[in-house]
Amino acid sequence: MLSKSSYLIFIISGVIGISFWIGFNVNLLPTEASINAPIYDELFKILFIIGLILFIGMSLLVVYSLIKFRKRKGQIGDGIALEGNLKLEIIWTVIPSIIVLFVGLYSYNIYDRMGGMNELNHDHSAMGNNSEKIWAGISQSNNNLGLIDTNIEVSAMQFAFLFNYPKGDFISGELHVPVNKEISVKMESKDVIHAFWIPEFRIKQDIIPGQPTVLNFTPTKVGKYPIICAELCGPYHGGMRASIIVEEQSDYENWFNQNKKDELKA
Ligand SMILES: [Cu+2]
Repeated sequence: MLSKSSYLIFIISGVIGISFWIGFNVNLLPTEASINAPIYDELFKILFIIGLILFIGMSLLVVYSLIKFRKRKGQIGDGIALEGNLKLEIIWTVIPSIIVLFVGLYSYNIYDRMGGMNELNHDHSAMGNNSEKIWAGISQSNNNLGLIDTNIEVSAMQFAFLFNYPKGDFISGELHVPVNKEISVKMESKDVIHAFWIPEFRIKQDIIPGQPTVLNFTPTKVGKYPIICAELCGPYHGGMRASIIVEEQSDYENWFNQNKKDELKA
């Protein structure tokens, strides 16, 4: 016969093992279509595994308690009153604290790797090389895949997105971008707060009236993906969608040349 603690260790390792297996084999997210996506998905996987461990562990505990502490035949009352369990209280304080701290630090690391933090670049060489960083918004300006090649302005209004290509002097209802190039879009709202969300790129940025925001991203997969407004902006918010079309450089150039103002055509 195994001892009680061996059973416990066996069950806990089982729960952790199953959670890791599900976390690494069940993919709940849409396709990864930008260089942000794999970084973001790393964090999602870890959070998903932690959630699974808690969910499966709790469910087993509830089922166990239902059976173990059920009312027996002839039983009267609730049994002996219990008051406090120091060991248990320490465990349920320490474990969540460690998890929360870990998730916080890890999220910061992911955000930093997605380009969300900027070096504070005032030259304090005399003060040593502590690299202070400040919040900056997702930008990824330090990747080497390609230079910022397009100059696109996104206007958001109730209830549509419009994409202005100043270089070609035209406005499009669809956002066309070349693949594997860093794209920089300047976003402005005409009325209320909207949010520019591309699930396949794992990016989302608020669009705020009177305060233009810049969002940089690098698509890695040719295809058509939805752009969704992710900020409740009015009665037709649910219908505020557009598409982003990621295409090969030559296809993008063809599309651009077909659409640009005649005066600009060589
Ligand atoms: Cu909106």
